[in-house]
Amino acid sequence: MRLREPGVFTVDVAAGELSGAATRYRKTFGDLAGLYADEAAFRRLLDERGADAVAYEVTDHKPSSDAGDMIIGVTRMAPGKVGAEYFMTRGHIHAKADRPEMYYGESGHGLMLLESPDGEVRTVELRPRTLCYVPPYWIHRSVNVGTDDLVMTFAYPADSGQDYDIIAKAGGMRRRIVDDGTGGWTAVDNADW
Ligand code: S6P
Ligand code: ZN
Repeated sequence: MRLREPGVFTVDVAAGELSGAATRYRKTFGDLAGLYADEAAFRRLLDERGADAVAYEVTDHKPSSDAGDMIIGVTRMAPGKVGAEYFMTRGHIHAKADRPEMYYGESGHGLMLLESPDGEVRTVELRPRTLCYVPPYWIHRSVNVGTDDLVMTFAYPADSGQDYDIIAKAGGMRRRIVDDGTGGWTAVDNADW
């Protein structure tokens, strides 16, 4: 038996971070080349904001990567679109694919876009106090469909790992989340898939 110290952290909703958490990483727009359908709009975004502007950031507490342990953290994602497509995370399946996850909406209006191994697609709207269960084996990506920062708390087994290649190799996920023309969202087939 390996004992670890209890931890206490504050979800700083306004800052979109887990205060006191040990690790932080940022994804800039420059890191997200190839993610969006409209490449010309993506180049314009890089020109306007700069490749180093932060698209989303994650602060988390990773006590270990042991089976049975847990990682907890916060993702904050800026609002915006590339062409008609809402900002999103890279998305992944867990490297140990039978590991689940939970996401809890703190602020903003988001979606969890989910894809099963047999091609089922689901969208779960994330608003404050919404708890989304991401089942084992489902690819998951969060999308900011609102006009403010999307802030979400998450927790997942510490030995999950992330496999990003599954999406890259497939040409993305099966659906893209785009503006429906009225400022809402709709899921459309991804022509690159
Ligand atoms: C990890 C968990 C989150 C995401 C984060 C960023 O399993 O789902 O911590 O890593 O929301 O998304 P992504 O797809 O770039 O890792
Ligand atoms: Zn995950």
